[in-house]
Amino acid sequence: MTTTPQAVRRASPRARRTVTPPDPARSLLPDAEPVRLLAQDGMPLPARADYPEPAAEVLHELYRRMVLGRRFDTQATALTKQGRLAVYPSSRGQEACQVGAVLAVRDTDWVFPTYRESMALVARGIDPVEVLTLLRGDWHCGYDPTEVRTAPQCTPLATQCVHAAGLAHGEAYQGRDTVALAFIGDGATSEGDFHEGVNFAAVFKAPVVYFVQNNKYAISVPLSRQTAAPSLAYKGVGYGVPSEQVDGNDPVAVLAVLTRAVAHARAGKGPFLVEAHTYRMEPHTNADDASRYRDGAEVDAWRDRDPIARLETYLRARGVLDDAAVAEIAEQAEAYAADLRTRMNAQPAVDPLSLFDHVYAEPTPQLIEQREQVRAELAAARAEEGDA
Ligand SMILES: Cc1ncc(C[n+]2csc(CCOP(=O)(O)OP(=O)(O)O)c2C)c(N)n1
Ligand SMILES: [Mg+2]
Repeated sequence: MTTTPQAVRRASPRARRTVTPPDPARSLLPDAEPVRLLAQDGMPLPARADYPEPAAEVLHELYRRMVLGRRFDTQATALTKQGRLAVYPSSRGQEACQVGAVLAVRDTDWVFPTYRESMALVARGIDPVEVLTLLRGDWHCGYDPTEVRTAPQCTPLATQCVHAAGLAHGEAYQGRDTVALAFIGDGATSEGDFHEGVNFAAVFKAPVVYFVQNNKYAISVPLSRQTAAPSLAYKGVGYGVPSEQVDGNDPVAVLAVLTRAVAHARAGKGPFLVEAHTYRMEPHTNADDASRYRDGAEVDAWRDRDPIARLETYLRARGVLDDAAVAEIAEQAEAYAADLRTRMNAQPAVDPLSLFDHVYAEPTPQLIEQREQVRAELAAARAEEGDA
């Protein structure tokens, strides 16, 4: 008996399969394009059933907090020039991300910020002076993290990803529906702690939203030198984590996407990864000269995508904002900045020895020795002053 090629194909299970089975990886992938609900000029784009637009009063509040946030940011940069702050990393241009993300979580949820998120913290309602205490060099963290359910701002890149996974897992383990929102920059997604945090959260279905603000730079290193992935959101599939990309300068889209991601985590479905495409308008910090690694035309192109102007145009067109409301919010922002200036100009008396408090629950022998050394130096300096 001869076997024809057709007979071989008929007998082969591969050849018989006509329907492609559902690919579990596909459901985890982000849309190919970032979600966008407002065009660059502030005009609405077609509504999306999967990302319903937040209520008008929520958008009004989003706008108000973005305006206050930007004013806070400008004031903080000015305080570096006056020597009141040691350093300040501005998030100008990232207002939609900073404010949209914190509006998507509850006060009872936990936020894990980086050094970039001072604006997000004031938008969460934390006292701006307490937020800036770390950058003034007075204290490790100016607010009480447990009271405001916000971890200290992390400078070691990506470590907050692990902390967020642990806290979220612990909360779920104890039967609470707390969600942890972890901010992270584009550059920090190359760190091992990002991998460990997202992987742990995925395996244990910890309710964490990992929110990557892709502002295109890690100090001077551009995104092209950071990753070969089609977009940072695509990293989710490797961990079994669903993800989405969003236009990070579209405040309405950021809030809508984050709201859905938070609902996913709260429903016990595990972590969610969101990548926001945005831009850092200012240098990395006041100590950086960004003109050495990027050109002005690039910055100007992003100036045209200003998130505050975009939301204002939209809300005016919808009748949610008018001249009077815009002026009233601008006035609130000025008063907020004036109060911040006055309080930051007060010279708080800080005990240098307090530097050693709260480093460990039980201080190590080295820490005790160092504390004693500083105490002796201070006592000697005081004695010298007394002699003089
Ligand atoms: C583990 C670690 N390595 C290096 C640094 C130095 N460092 C501070 S900020 C930064 C860039 C991070 O860029 P990105 O994650 O994109 O956040 P962005 O500053 O743009 O918000 C680097 C390399 C650090 N703080 N921690
Ligand atoms: Mg960055």
